[in-house]
Amino acid sequence: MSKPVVGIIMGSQSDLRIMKEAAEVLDELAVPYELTVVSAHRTPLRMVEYGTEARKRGLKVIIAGAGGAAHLPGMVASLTSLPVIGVPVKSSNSIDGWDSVLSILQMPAGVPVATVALDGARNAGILAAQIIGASDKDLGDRLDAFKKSLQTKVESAAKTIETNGWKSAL
Ligand code: RP5
Repeated sequence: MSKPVVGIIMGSQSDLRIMKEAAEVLDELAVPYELTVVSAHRTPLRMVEYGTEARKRGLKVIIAGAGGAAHLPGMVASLTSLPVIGVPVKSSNSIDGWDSVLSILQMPAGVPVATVALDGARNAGILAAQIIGASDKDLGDRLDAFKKSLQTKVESAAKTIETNGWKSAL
């Protein structure tokens, strides 16, 4: 297995049911990643170590997911110059996900977190691949093929509906 270039971290093991989707799409795109739990509140020193060592260890992008009072993505972004993608997770302690969305989205000037949709871990994985793919031709080509496959799926669905009527698509 090649050296990980994407670090996927999450505040709790309970986030894994969502965050695994980032790992799955990185597998599809053949992007090496690592995945672990780092809690801003329960393991603050581990978070500081992860954030400060990430670039030295060869990571290029960090995907950080958390629910509720979701401080992990922003705090990790404060510790590294790597791009950080934040995934708000609708967790058991969440007020409908809004707490997590707003905690991750409303970062102060100078410390950006690229926030994806609530539970949007798959898009976080795709965005991480796109950031790396901007300067990696082979990965960029795989992403072009991936985008093309999305187009083909929609065109094929449109054709089915147009040919057989909308009821056939239900
Ligand atoms: C957050 O609290 C975690 O990211 C998780 O989404 C949420 C609940 O954590 P657990 O109590 O399930 O460990 O920090």
